[in-house]
Amino acid sequence: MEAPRRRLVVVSNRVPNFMEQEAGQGAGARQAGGLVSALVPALEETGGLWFGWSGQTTPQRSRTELRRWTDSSIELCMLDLSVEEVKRYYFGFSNRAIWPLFHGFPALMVLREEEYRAYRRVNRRFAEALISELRPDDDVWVHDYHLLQLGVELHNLGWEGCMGFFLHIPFPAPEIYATLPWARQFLEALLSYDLIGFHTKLYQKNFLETALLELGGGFDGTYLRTSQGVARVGVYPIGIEPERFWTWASTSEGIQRGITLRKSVNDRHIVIGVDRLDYTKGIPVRLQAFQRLLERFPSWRGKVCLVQISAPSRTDVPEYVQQKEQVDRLVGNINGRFSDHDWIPVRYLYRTFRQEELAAIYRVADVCLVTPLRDGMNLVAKEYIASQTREPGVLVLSRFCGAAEELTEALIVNPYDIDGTARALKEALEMPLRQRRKRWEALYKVVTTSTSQVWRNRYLTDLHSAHQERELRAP
Ligand code: GDG
Repeated sequence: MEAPRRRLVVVSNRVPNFMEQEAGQGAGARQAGGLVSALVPALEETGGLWFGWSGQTTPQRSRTELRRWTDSSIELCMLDLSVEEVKRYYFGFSNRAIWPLFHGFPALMVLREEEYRAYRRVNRRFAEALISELRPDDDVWVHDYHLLQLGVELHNLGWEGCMGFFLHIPFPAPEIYATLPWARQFLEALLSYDLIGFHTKLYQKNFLETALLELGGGFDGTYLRTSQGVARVGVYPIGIEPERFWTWASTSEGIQRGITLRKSVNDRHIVIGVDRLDYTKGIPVRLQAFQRLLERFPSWRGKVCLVQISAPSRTDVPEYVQQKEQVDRLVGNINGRFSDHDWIPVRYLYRTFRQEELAAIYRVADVCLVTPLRDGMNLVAKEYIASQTREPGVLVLSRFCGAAEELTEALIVNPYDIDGTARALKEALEMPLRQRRKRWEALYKVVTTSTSQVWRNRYLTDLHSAHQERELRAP
């Protein structure tokens, strides 16, 4: 008889919005970002639980009932947070302290002790609510920077089962990380996980250097051993499900959508940008690079359109409000300065699209411009490559995103170098088909080899062995 498979328990700040989609608020197939599409198949395979904040708030902090939703294989279990908790833990400490710091912008970090305390408290509340849902054989997989301290809290409540952590954002260089007043507490907390995963070798290196400086000890290539604890540390670049994007791009509906977009720009060249509206994504430098292209290479005026899709994000955080104002201004300036009676250079769409729609748009874009100042991975780059079902376009990629470690055949740029990016954009627009094909084939190979399935299977295999070895080593 086959051994019963272990249940996977995914924990993240938010759970997927299946309920809303079921209620008809999300159109069509499951509306998904990268994390959801990477993990849902695993949960469907083994049966599993996804635990997180419901997105609902209560006026006061209270022990409300957990919310539940289930289908044949996935169970969602959700916790409400109080208005104050959301303000301090989520919008405050997570998004105004950890997010800028880990992306290498310490000057944008807003440090408030009460927000740090709220962060700890919410991590504890997550642990208290989660522990009663767990079975001893579960694999608990905690995701991202909102829950760095969940492991230690679960541990304090007596959880001894398998427990891993994956960081979706970068880990900064040691001297940047050191600006966090609670630097040591976070490192110690991370050591309670069996496995700590990063997207790239650089983030792993930054973390190890930081931990060894701060806590002492050693790393043997697999395990980090310090006086505060032992954890396995590894690199697991997240991927996508490339065949889904290929299929979406090739359906007659997808093709029609692409034709409509192309017609709407009178068959001009299309450059695409797709990001959450976040200051890490380098949208202003991208617009400036596009403007520089029009300034320095006037033959491209009237012949190319930048379609910039910016999904609204964290609209309650002041830095995001400022970023939006800056982007609005730049788009207005470029369009005011260069537009003609039959040509508008920048088409700016401040809204979200479903991934099916994105695939169709990627397909007809001659260039995809991905210019983050810093980005953990960036899945848009991989999705663009997977959607090139016709003559392939060109990916222009910032060297400061995790994807650049794998997608080396893209045109790699330094996004701070506006002239350099403008030149790369020109090169991309003028690249002969043979060269485009050659680059794309190499990139497609990476995208179809390093998929989301490979990512989660490699991670979960290493998590099991890390946990088993921990059990074996235990006195
Ligand atoms: C974080 C890290 C890391 C769907 N509609 C829209 C949209 N989507 C999907 C995209 C893509 C995902 O959302 C966005 O993923 P990214 O990787 O580009 O960026 P983050 O949201 O910042 O994700 C990042 C990721 O976690 C996974 O580990 O790669 O570095 O920051 O799958 O298809 N995306 C946008 N607009 C839409 O309308 N921008």
